[in-house]
Amino acid sequence: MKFAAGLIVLVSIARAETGQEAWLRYRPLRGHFPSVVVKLGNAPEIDAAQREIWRAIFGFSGKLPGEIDTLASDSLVLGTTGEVKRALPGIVLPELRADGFLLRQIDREGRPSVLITSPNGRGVLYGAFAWIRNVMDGGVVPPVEASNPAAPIRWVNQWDNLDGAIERGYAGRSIFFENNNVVADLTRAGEYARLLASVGINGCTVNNVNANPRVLASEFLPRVARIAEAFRPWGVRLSLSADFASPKTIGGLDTFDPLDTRVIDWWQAKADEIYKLIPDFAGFVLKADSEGRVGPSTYGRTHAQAANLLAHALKPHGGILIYRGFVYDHHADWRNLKNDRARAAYDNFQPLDGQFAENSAIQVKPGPIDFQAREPVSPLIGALKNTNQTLELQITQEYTGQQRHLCYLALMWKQVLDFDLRVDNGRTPVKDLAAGRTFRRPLGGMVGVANAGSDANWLGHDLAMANLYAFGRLSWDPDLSAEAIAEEWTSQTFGSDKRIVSTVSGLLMDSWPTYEGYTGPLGLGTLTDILHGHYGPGIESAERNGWGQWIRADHEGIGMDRTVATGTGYIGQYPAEVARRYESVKESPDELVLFMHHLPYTHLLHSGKTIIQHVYDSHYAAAEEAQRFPIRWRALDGLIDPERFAAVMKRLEYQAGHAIVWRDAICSWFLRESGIPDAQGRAGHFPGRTEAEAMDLDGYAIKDVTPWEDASGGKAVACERAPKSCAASFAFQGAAGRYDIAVQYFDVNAGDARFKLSVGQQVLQAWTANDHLPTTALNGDSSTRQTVLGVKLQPNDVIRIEGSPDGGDSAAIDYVEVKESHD
Ligand code: GCW
Repeated sequence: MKFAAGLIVLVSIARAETGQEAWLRYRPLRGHFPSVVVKLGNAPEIDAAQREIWRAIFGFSGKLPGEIDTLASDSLVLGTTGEVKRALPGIVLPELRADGFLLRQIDREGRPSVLITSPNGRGVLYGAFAWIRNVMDGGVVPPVEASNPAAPIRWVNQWDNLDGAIERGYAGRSIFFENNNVVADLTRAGEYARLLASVGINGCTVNNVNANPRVLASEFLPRVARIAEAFRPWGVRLSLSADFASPKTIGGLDTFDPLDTRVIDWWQAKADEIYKLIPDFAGFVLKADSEGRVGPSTYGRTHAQAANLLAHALKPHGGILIYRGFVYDHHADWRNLKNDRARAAYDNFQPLDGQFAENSAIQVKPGPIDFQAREPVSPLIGALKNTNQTLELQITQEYTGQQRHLCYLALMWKQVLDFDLRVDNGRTPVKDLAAGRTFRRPLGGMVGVANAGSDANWLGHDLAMANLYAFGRLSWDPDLSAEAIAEEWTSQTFGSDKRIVSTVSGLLMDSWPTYEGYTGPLGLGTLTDILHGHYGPGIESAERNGWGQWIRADHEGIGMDRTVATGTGYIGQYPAEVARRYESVKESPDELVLFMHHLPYTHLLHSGKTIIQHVYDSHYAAAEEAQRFPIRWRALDGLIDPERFAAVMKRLEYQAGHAIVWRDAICSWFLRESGIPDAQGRAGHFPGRTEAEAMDLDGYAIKDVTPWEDASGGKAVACERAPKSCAASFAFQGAAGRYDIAVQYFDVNAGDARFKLSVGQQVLQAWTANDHLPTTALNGDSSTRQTVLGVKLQPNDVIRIEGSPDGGDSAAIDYVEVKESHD
């Protein structure tokens, strides 16, 4: 019997709580664990499974199991079904699909052993992770469990550029590329593959769909092959995003016409070359004729002709081509009320249904626009009867708070997956359509845009990892509930103490409704600034431009008329039953009503409220809820490690402040646009608030903020006399008492301004505005709140903020709010 040397080092290094271990956090647990691991056969994934089991059992018990290659008692047996049948003649095993696994308790010499088996090595690895998950959820002896994946495609896409930046990445630099090369040390790429494998993900596209053609160059491919090597033990197959013009840009041809035989030969030779280096290469992802990317339209060819060109090249090697369905005209004429970006995916692809190669699939975003906080399900999903599809979910929170806001997306994804499109008037939930089950397609599945980065905790926000975890679990089993996933993720990530599980999963479950509540209401989209960072509020950025995210607001009403009767006809793309529901204002659900209809602000919703009052109420309620997030998190003080406790607390406090920025921007804008006051008198009234522009200013100059709704009163003050500081002050007018003082300032990404808040001679707080928010401008991306609790104030006390500019950061201030303290 030999022992797993080296593991002690491994496990103890992992102890520092940086979030790097994510949900694979093997800490001491009570219970009995198998004393030996029996490995039958030698697939690389089975070796990885064995190492993982060692690592886990050592973490749980402090003991290293031994290793033998014959069956024994008190063991954990790993092997493919073929090997298990050879070792245990007569054993009856259930039917398992590729990657599916069985966990079964077997009796060896009167003592129970655990059998983990699958038709393939990768499935054995998945079984090992499932066993570990069961243990961490409390049950040491696993219940008999046979589990098959819902679909064969369970991939993540990374939007990594070769220079190391990540498009829409919010957690540092690429773990694959830097300086137009593959990174020298791919340890983290391997660790990432391990995380992915632990939740059943079997493919990873490592470069941006806005692809640099160089990735396919002959000199670059051997470098990419190193990433595939790092992935291989974990059963994660590498795929690449391709640039459609590659035959011309890197191939030296004078064309990339998909019907030209030289182009066809070029792609075939390229595929052959790749498979020599990467025998398990998964295939290509192709974004074409979209957002400035070239495509088949250059030669008047169809998307199917483009897709099939690459699919045929991959076919002899078993690879697949995934063609992105995100194709639309971003120069659409907004003056034409019949134009509608939401129609684009269906209009582009439905007519081609049946023309795509069997080893290709169309990757469809869940909604018809673009990963907004809420959208209806894309009608294209129900329209592909003779074409494979994969559902593209966005794990990286581009429009949902960029991992600075807590937003557990599994709840939203579940609504998509469970949505019944009623194709041909039958039950056809999205999860079945995407998996290929409904129309018995050979391929199907789910792809998550993950954009994990170099930050130790992978996604920047420790709690955002619940989204990566949930994506994997749902791609394996879309019938799991968002809540069950939140609970199992929490118990593995933070511990299974009931208080931990209920606090963390409770926060996760409340987070998406809260985020939607203080951002875009009633199906209008997130209402973020779509022309810049996609982060803070920027309502009218959606209007009067070619991007097509129009909300068609004026003083009378708001919303896109997408009806067949009077609008863009988008609703007619849905199967009849769904179309009937959306076509009628009465039957449209409140949460999507302004996606489907243009309505007056006074329109009564099903809830009994007018649209305008709903906007005010939902924004005040959700911003209030966000104020409670840090308070709820505080319950974990001492129950979890101090590092992650503090890191998450910081983000939740930031979010609480930014939720107010959102609330005020949306409410102020709707108030001005509609001219209808808030029945509860909140919108436009800010008790305890003193605008910076109304303070005594020493050196500070008044500035207009764009868009105006992003600053209180539309204005801020900025200090433009660096290196000298400026000051803004005012005399407190309230009664003596204890107050919370909030300073709303701007933290632009252009220098580290410093602030000092004082009352009279006493400095209450000093801080540096050194966050990396996605703007250098004064707006809703940079507006940030600093709060000091429980300050004793007397009438006429002078509250003063001193701002010291730095670089391009002018230490700008929006307002100060003084409220009675309840702390
Ligand atoms: O949501 C938009 C993003 C782009 C992205 C594009 C896409 C990779 O803003 O950054 O490009 O979608 O999905 O192709």
